[in-house]
Amino acid sequence: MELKGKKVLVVGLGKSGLAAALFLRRRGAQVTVSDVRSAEALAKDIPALLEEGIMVEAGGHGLLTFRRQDLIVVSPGVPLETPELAQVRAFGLPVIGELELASRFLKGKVLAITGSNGKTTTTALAGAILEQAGFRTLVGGNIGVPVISLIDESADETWSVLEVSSFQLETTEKFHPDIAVILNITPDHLDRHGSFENYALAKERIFAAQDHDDHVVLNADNVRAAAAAARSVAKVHWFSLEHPVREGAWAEDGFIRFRLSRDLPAETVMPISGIPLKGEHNVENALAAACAARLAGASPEAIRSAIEKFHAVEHRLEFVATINGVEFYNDSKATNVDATARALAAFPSGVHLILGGKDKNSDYTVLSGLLRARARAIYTIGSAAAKIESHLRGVVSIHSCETLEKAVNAAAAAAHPGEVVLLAPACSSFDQFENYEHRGRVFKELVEEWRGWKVWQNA
Ligand code: UMA
Repeated sequence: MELKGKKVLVVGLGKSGLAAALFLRRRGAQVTVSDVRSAEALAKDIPALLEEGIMVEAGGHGLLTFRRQDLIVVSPGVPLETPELAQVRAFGLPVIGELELASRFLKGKVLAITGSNGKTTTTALAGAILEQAGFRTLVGGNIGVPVISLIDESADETWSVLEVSSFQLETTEKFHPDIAVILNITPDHLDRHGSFENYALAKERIFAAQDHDDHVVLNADNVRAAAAAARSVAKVHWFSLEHPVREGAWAEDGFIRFRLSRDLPAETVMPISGIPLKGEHNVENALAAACAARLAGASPEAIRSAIEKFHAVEHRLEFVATINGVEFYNDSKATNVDATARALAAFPSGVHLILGGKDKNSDYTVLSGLLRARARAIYTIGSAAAKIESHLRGVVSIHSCETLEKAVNAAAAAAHPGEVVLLAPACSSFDQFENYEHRGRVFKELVEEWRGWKVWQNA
């Protein structure tokens, strides 16, 4: 892809937009960045961009800015239906995402992982395994490191392990992972994609450019992920918690087992008790990572050793503290209903659950059964609170708290020794926080404040 002299507009100046703009400029493109945030809000990045000769449009997207371009690179968080993008796409102007741009320049092999839940943990696990197996390994994507920033370090022998989201996949064309993984497809981001099927189809784009020599790894236990097999031309491998599979990885009698092809014997990879992460969903993540890593050539020993050494990723069912016998867990990354269900299922009973934030057109009633069985009470926060309360009235006792601070204090005060305070909000964070990481950090600070208060009270 020749960039020299091309007029390129980068839409959105977050992590992806910043990395894309600098990359494009260094390859000789004439770059403009456009963001809806004000110049004051973008102040920390503007000087460096101007210094590089990049033009910046702040405080909104001008239609004319969009028209005078050869290529438009959109950040994942920018919906393709914004009036400006809809119009230039109608004119036939190429619109791609940061992932697509990066993949045209990234060297070496790619293992890409998508799914509604578990992507980050599985990406981190697979990266750790490939590293342990001796491969030069890079890890990036939706996990927080734009793929563009991996390009300079990539070489023919590297494996790039990429977490890819439906937002990123929506704008791919030639993105071509050697191994693609779909962990599960359950409702999420319906506000952006419009329907569950559109969202699922965006996920399936992970294998759209693959050919017969590539691999796709699918969850045999998830109906919509399994249905994707029919549309893939790559070699399909499966993983399952529930039953042996012909080709792939499964859980059996307390062990992870793997079989490369149906005419080869099954091998034992590791005991499930060696996975140091809470919850059945993490066994699924380990199965998927083990399967993909085995396909990439990692040995069973490397898989076992890397998984046994692995620590929970921050904000994913992360243990925070035990205070007066009450355990606190931070699952701020549970930004949809299915993720919250998985977090709840990791605890047998006694959960005080903090729920709420910005709604994504979700149905919270699906949590009713698990809440009845495992939760003592819910504590609602954020703009989705009224909707959550109307969906869950009568299921479990509800405390309207508005803010995370009030919710932590109310839940901590109500919880008895042996019970759990869990932040697994089933919503995005953008109504009250910068992002889910910010929300998780604030939760952990509030838990520490609660500890201080208890120490003072007990003194
Ligand atoms: N913006 C506009 N116009 C718009 C909308 C947004 O200009 O119409 C601007 C915002 O003002 C802001 C910028 O776009 O300045 C933000 O861009 P972005 O939302 O794409 O954020 P980045 O910082 O580039 O982060 C993105 C991913 N964010 C999203 O997909 C929302 C990060 O995933 C990812 O880690 C990062 O790229 C690196 O690849 C986060 C996420 O929430 C973790 N992902 C979703 C999820 O996991 O559920 C998909």
